[in-house]
Amino acid sequence: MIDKGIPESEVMRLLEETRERDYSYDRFFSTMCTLPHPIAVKAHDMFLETNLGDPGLFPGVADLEERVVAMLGELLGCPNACGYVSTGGTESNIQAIRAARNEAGIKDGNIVVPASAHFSFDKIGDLLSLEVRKAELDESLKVDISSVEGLLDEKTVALVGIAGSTEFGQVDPIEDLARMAGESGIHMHVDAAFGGFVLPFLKRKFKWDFSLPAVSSITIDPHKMGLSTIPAGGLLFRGAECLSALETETHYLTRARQASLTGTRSGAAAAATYAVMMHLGREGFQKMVDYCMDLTEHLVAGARKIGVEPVIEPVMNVVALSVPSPAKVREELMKLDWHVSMTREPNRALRLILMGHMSREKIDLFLADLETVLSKL
Ligand code: 0PR
Repeated sequence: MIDKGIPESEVMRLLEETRERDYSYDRFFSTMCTLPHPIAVKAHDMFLETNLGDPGLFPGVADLEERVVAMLGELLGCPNACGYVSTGGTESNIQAIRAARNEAGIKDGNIVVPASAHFSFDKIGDLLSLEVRKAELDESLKVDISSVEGLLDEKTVALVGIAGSTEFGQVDPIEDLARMAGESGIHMHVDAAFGGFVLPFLKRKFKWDFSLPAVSSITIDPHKMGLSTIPAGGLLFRGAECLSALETETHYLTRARQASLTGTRSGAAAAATYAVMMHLGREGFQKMVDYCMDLTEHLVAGARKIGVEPVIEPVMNVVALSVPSPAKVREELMKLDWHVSMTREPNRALRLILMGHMSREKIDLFLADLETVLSKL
């Protein structure tokens, strides 16, 4: 650290210079985050210094967090759900599995996840000393039920299904998984970090949330399709016993027990999530999802015109495009300031997420560049 501080204007100049090196959202096809809604930014600023780690000092924002949990629970078929606003999908997944493990009381257990699961589940295996068993996918990249069946045993503490997979936006057959979990008395967790704010608004209807009695917990992230600020994750449990399974005593704080993973945690993102959900309502999110699905159709139609096919017919606003040498294509696109990502083997492809910050015009420019890049391979 420097000995003597420098004037604010100079610090700001340094920040501005550095900020200019960041790329801008309107060139991003690679991210599941987006520009937060302006009302979320206002709310975030307003609650910047609040700490939900000691909620008795901030009963106002603690109340907002409860209201967010209630709204999310209602959206996902369980108005009485309990949970909290986490830092994102990783924390929510960790905590859901930790609750399941603690409830099962098995320390050397395993979890069964689809091979398409987000890498947070590998972190979970390491953190919680659980074996992570990966079930195979079928040809549409949903988890294969018979593969799951073969992996479950008496040491399985949780079965995971994905409602909106990171790479393909695919939805696992959650109804079948929930039936299996229910029959074996295993905690069923649904990772809807991305899909949670999409599926309720799609024309095509899936059975995947708390309306299935065996679903015990759900991850749903306001900082993805919920248009909130980072870090806003959502963790919901059907029953309060799961939350109790996470609690530790916090002797000297304003509340005697704490279920969250982090101690000090910002109330800003909870307030931002509350603000955007109240301001948009179902109607606003419906419009957003309709817009993103229109972009998805536009991209796929345009890709087909230049001879590029999607790996699967997109279910939501996540598209994997089959191209030769995807890593090379991605690199060339990056030189043109287009940011796309990639799916992993054995289905390597370009991965694009059509978020609200994208537009038809930008997609057309992107496709023209993609065509040029492909022609030079
Ligand atoms: N579950 C699913 C299904 C996810 O897609 C993700 C993240 C997570 C859990 C973990 O969520 P957090 O990152 O909030 O902990 N999916 C995105 C991904 O890995 C996250 C992301 C967002 C990555 C923006 C890059 C980026 O620019 O692609």
